[in-house]
Amino acid sequence: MTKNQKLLAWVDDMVRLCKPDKVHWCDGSEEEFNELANELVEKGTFRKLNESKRPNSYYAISDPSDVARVEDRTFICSARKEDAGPTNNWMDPNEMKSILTGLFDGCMKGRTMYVVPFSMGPLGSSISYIGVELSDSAYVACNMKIMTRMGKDVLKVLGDDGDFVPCLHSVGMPLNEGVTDVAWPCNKTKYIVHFPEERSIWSYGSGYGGNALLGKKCFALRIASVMARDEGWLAEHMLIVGVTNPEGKKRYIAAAFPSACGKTNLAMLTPTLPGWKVETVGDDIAWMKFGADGRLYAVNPEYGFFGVAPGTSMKTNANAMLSMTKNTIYTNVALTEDGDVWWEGMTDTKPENLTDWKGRAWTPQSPEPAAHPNSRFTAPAGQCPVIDPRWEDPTGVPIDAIMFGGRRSSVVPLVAEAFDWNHGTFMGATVSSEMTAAAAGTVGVVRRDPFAMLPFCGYNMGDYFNHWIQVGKDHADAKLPKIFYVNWFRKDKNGKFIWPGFGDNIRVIKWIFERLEDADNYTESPKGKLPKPGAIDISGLDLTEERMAELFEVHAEEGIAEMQSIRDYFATFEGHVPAELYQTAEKIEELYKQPV
Ligand code: O2Y
Ligand code: MN
Repeated sequence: MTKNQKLLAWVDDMVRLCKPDKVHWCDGSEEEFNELANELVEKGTFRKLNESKRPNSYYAISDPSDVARVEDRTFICSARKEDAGPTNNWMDPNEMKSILTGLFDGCMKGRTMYVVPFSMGPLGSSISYIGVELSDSAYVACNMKIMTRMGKDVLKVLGDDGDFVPCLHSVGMPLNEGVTDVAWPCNKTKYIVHFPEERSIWSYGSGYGGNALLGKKCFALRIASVMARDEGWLAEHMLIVGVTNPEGKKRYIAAAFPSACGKTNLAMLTPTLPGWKVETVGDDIAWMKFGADGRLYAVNPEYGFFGVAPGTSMKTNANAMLSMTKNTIYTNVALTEDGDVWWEGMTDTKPENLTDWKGRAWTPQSPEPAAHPNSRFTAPAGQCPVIDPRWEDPTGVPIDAIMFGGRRSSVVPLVAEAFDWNHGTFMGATVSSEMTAAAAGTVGVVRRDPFAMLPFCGYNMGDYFNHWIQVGKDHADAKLPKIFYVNWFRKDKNGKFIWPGFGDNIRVIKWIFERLEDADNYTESPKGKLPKPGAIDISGLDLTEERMAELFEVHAEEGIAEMQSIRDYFATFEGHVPAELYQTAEKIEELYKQPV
C-alpha cells in the first residue's frame, strides 16, 4: 500500500503494542465500506435500514454510557502545563504516555486494526493535511469514510516521505480468553489525549463521535490549532457559507457559534428574501490560510456532516434532511416499525410505535425521549442540495466576513460590526451564551465560549487570542475579512424572542453584505458599527421599527458591567491575554461613559 517509512514503522510499533489479530489497510472503496458494514450487521452493531426508504443506510445504537464527547477525560499534554492553559486538562506527557502505553498494551487482542489514511481538506490542497487513524472499530472506519477523504488516494498524496498526524484509537475492550464481544464495545476508562509538540493523538475507551472519529475535533481543531499558531494560519470551529445577492454578487462568510445557537441551520440556510442564495462549504470547521493575493482562503477540512438529529426537520433544516436521505449512518436515533429512523422534532406528530435508542419498545406515552438528545447522522456533505460549487476547490474560498454569535437575551445587539481586527478579536474572545439547560439551575447563567473554541483549542486560550491579534498585525496591509457579532436571541420585557431567526437571518446577512460594499448603512456605537434605523430589510415581517430598536438597545450601565465581567474573565488566563484586548475593553467602556 505504501513505502512511507514513517508510516510503516509507526504501524509496526503500534501493532506490537496493541496486538491485534489482523491488520486491514483501508482503501476507501465502496466495496470495502459494504464489506465492513455487512460485518457490522452480522455483529449486531449495525442494522440495515429499509433500502426503499433510506438506501445504503445503517442504524447503530451505542452503549448508554458512550453517547457524547467526554470533556473531563480530554487532555492536552504539552511539555509545560502553562501551554495547555487553565481551560484544558493537562498531564505531563511522559506520565500520560506511560499510562496510555499500559492501557494500549494488548488492547486490540481478538480484533482487527484498521489503518485509515485520511486527508483533512481536498486531496493535495496546500491548505490540507494528512492523518492516519489506527482503530479497532469498523464503525469508526465506516464513519471516517463518510467524514473524510479516506483510503488509497491519500497514501498516494502522502508519498514515500510525506508527513502525517498519527491518531491511535481503541475502544479498549480486548477479546481475551473467555470474553464475548458486544455490539458496542467500549471501556468505562476513557482518555482522549493530544500531544501538541509531537502532533499526535491517542484515544482510548470510547467508540463515539468526537472521541473516536479523530479527524474532527481532535485533529482538525485541537492539533490543527497548534499547527496554525506555529505556521501563521487559522484552524477554527466555524461554518463556511457562500452568499449570493439578487444581482449575482457572491461573498463567502465563516462563522463561529457555541452549541445550541443554530450553527447547522445557518450553514444550510434557506433565505426568506427573494433572490438571495446561501450555499454550504462546511457546517463545523474552517481551515484558513492567506493566499499570494493577501486574502484569507478557507477550506472545509471535512467531507461529511456529523449532525445532531433531534430538532432537525423539513421545517427547521430541509437541506440537512435532504443530505441524509441515503448513504447515511444514524447513531442513537429511534427506529420506526418499517425500518426507517425518527427523532424528536422530526415530525409534528409522533409515531405510535418505535424502538427507542436503548432498543426498547416506545410509544408517545413513554417517559423518555425516543432518540438520545445527542443522537447523530453521518452524511456525505456532497449530498447537501445546496453544497457550494467550490466546496472542494483546493485553493479554498476567499473569506470576506467572519461572524461570531452567541445566545444573549439582553445587552448584545442583533448585529454589530467590529471597528477593526483587534475589536473583532475581542468580539471572538468574549463570545457568550446564556445556558438553556434547566439542569442544576443554570438557566440564564452566562457562559463564555471564546471563538466557540473552549473545548477545542489545543493550547493556552490566552495565547490563542494573541495568535489572532498577531495574524491581524502580520496581514495589516492585506484585505482582512470584516468581523461581525450577531445575536439572534434578544428577548423583550415579556421574555419573547424579538427576532424571527432561521431563514430570516438572511436579512442580517444582507446588511453585512452591504457593509462589505462599504455602504453608508451604519451608525457608530460603543458596541461597534450598528445598522442605521431602517437599514435592516424587514419587508414582509411583522416587526415595527420600534420593536427593531429593542434589538439594539444597550444601556450604558449594562455595557460597563459587561466590560467589568469581561476583564474578570480575561484575568482567569493568568497574564496570557494580549494587551490589545484589555485596551479594547477600556476603549468601549470610555465610549459608554461619553455623554450621548
Ligand atoms: O458528541 C460528539 O461526539 C459530537 S460533538 C460535535 C459534532 C459535530 C459538530 N460539532 C460538535 C461539537 O461539539 O461542536
Ligand atoms: Mn462543532
